[in-house]
Amino acid sequence: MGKLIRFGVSMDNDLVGRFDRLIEEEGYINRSEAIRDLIRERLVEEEWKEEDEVCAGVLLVYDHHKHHLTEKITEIQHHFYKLVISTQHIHMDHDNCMEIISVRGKAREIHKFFNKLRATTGVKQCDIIKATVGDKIK
Ligand code: NI
Repeated sequence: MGKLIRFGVSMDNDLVGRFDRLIEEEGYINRSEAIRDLIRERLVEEEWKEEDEVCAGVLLVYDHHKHHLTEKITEIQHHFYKLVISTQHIHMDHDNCMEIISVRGKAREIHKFFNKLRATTGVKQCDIIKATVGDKIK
């Protein structure tokens, strides 16, 4: 970690009160850690707007009985094989499968991959958690 810097922030009393109540509910023990997390979240958002290398978890829920759906999902992952780090497949019940796909690469490519999966007919849910590779965020 780099040198720690203290800084003062002027803010409306009601706004600080609302923020303090919120972070207490979320389990923060102090304001500093909550503010650090807000800043980190904002910086991750910026990484996703730029041409940086980023990573993500893509979650899919689908019925594997649907016509050729499993094959289509596998085909998309093979098409984007340079992004895909790992795939975890969970048989949720007799019909439903969940896949958690870890990816790493350019944000633009990950968006293309995600959109392709989401637009596949028969996919019940497709979600993404955008993450940082961590090298720029302390
Ligand atoms: Ni399955």
